[in-house]
Amino acid sequence: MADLETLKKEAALRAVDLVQSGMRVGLGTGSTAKYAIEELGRRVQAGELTGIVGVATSEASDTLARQVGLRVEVLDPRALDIAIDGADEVAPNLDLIKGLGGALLREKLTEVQARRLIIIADHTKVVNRLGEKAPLPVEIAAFGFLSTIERLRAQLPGGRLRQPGAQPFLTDNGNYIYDAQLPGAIDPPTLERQLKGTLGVVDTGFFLGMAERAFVASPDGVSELT
Ligand code: ABF
Repeated sequence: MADLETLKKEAALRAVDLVQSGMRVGLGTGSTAKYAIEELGRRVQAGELTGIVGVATSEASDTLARQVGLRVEVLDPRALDIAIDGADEVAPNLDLIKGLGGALLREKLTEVQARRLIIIADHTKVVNRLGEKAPLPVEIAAFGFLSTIERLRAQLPGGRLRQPGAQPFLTDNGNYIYDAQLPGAIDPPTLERQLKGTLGVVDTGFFLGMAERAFVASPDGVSELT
């Protein structure tokens, strides 16, 4: 049976097939998006795609994109033709949880400007409701973070500050992340509004109504959710 890495790559290649010469492309973050960046670089180096400009959603993806020979520019107000990224959870209506990789703010800032957001994932990311498997990452300002966490715990008690070692995880933007456990019955748009209205919250890992389609790879092949 195909391993997860093979499946991630299969999904990524399907998304890269949508990229045409001259496009400005949002480059996602994470182990699935990595395959898309590598394949884009390969096609550019092989001359199969020309005039591609990448806009990276993290320092790590920026570095990788340059390593594989892509031209990378910073995000400016111009639209992107397409963005390709992974996700932590994909609901049947294509609402997403993202941010376990820690890049949610740059991902959202970039992907909201994309005419098409294409999600690539293996089958383990598909859920019936958001929060079923993954926590909801909430990016918070480092200043006053203990107070912000109290405000968040009052709404979502099950969460904790992301802290893999002695220090809290630091995002590319110098912020921290609170990983919130979602209770069973939530309305994502309502919760999103509530969280965004909480002092100290920078953004959440809810990506609602943003994705156009998802390529989901399973041992039976790649299926397309629209
Ligand atoms: C990015 O990378 C994030 O939004 C998400 O948190 C993560 C998924 O990573 P992977 O593809 O490694 O599971 O897409």
